[in-house]
Amino acid sequence: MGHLLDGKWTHEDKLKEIREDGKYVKFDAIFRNWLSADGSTGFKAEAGRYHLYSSVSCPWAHRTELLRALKRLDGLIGLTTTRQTEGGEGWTFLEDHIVPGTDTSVKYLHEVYALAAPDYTGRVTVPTLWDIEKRTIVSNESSEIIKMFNEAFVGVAPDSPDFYPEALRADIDAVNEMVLDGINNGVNRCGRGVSQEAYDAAFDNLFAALDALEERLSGQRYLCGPEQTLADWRLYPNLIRFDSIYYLGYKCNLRRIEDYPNLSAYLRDLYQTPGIAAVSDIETMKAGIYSGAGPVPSNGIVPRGPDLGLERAHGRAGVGSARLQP
Ligand SMILES: N[C@@H](CCC(=O)N[C@@H](CS)C(=O)NCC(=O)O)C(=O)O
Repeated sequence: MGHLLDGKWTHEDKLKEIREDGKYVKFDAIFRNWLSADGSTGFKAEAGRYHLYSSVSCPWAHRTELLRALKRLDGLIGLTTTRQTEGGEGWTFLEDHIVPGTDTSVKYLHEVYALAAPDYTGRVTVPTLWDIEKRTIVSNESSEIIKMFNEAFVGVAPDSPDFYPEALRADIDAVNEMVLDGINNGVNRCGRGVSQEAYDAAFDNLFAALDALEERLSGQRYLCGPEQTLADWRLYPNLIRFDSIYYLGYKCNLRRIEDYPNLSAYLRDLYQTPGIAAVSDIETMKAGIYSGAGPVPSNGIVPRGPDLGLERAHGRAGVGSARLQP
């Protein structure tokens, strides 16, 4: 895939994510500004001021659509969906798109990046959060966008739970770190690395992480206790894709999530959270991965199965409570 070089799109991939030893390593995001409730960071959380570029076919971007729904920001932050096309110039719009706050019509997300930084060199990624007032990009780092969505719109958005409460931060951060290495990055290292050694190591690490989470979820409903936190929503995009995308396309085939009793019920519990099914279209995720423009070698045919049965009862409401099971 190409990228921007001094503000111009290049099809040549000079920013390679595959290292010499065949290991896949992600580049750091470049735009790292922060939204705040009082505007002290230069980006005040206000209704109608920000616009999210995303695609549920990207697990990192998926996180931001989940938090936008959970924090009831749908009416406050606009959303434009993008997709990849074969031979295209990265993320493209389904129809001609006028960048909010400008009268510029664009076809590709890289044109939005060039508006924000005319000499930008780097990858053009989703999610991207655009500031309509300042006509610039606030952030293209999902882990930070979801934190901002969680905390900055208090008092502006309708009431919603706090997914990063002070008292749990150390535990949430520790779980996030393990999940980031073992699973969020782990699936990509399995699917996109190019050496057997790198794949083998990532594979072992991935299933060790899933085994540890299976154990953790035997005693509590969510990863950090009885309530959902950011840790759950950073894991969910990978869990929901696992059996239909990673198991097959990324060669993560020691076990399916369906084979883990706790993880599979937990996945259904998260999926059945109000507002989540509407931003969890597995067919869009599969199409993005298996289309010719996707990240894994494919003849473009999208596999039909498996039937995930995500509406089945999850039975996790009482997990971890002192109540005796009948
Ligand atoms: N660190 C970023 C990573 C986002 C990312 O890698 N997005 C992928 C899609 S899954 C992308 O847009 N890739 C395009 C490219 O690298 O050129 C985040 O978490 O927000």
